[in-house]
Amino acid sequence: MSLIITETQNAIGTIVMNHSAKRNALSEALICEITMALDSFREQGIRAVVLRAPAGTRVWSAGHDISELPTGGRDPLGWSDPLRVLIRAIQESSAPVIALIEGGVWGGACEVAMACDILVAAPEATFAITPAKLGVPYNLGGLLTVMNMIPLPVAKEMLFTAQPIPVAQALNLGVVNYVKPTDEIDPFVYGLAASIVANSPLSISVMKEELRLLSSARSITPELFERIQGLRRLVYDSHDYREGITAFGEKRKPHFRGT
Ligand code: LCV
Repeated sequence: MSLIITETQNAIGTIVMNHSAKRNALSEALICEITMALDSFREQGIRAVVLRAPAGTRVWSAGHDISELPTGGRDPLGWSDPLRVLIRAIQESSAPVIALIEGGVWGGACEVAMACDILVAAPEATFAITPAKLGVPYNLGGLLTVMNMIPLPVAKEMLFTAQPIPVAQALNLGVVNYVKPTDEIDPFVYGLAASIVANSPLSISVMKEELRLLSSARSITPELFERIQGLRRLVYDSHDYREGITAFGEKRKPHFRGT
């Protein structure tokens, strides 16, 4: 059974993440369907994309599929991790992607939402960045996405507490473009998409790529990169990383010990 629903109309493509039994956890299978839909939209000449969950959902996405995180001394968020593949596919989509957000956005799903070009959320939406809850070492791409969207003190609070922030705060921070009541959000989002479709797709896609390249333009030395990777390795080789994942599977609180 398909984990997403896709629709196309008036050069606007919609992807509905539709695996509510697992709260749209970003499994490899779900991500593969989304990236295939984006490829297919490109071939069809779609000029704006809406990424959403079913109307009225309580959870937009529960983030990385925790059951798929590696347990044995391997970087859980490496280059070919499905979540990274999805982030790149959204960032590299020539058609702007609008995130229509209802419900909770957890962990890696925050990064997916923040990788979208425009975010429109319902009043009940919340955003939590959760690696510390699981004992996961966030990677450089993930931190850069966060740093490009959120002022450092708030980013630190979100990363260190792993607590959700309400949509009003996300709006104040400029992470979310608009907050709209649930009965207005669909027409509003499709109105935005229509105004994108009315403009030059070449101009838009080139500006999108320029902005992507500029916002990721930071140089680090090989030594610094090795140091960061070494620090991250300490985390994914630790007892706490295994404990975070095991505790989630066993539906209990983790007992972290800092080793
Ligand atoms: C697999 C799940 C998940 C899930 N994976 O429903 O950015 S990082 O570093 O944090 C990165 C590694 C990451 O993104 O990690 C994931 C971060 N996500 C979270 O911490 C949220 C985990 N989920 C939850 O806290 C709850 O599921 C929420 C609050 C989202 C919804 O609660 P609710 O009571 O509505 P359940 O917890 O009962 O979940 C329903 C089913 O979905 C599975 C969960 O195991 C359960 O499966 P079973 O019915 O088979 O028991 N599920 C939920 N989230 N991220 N599986």
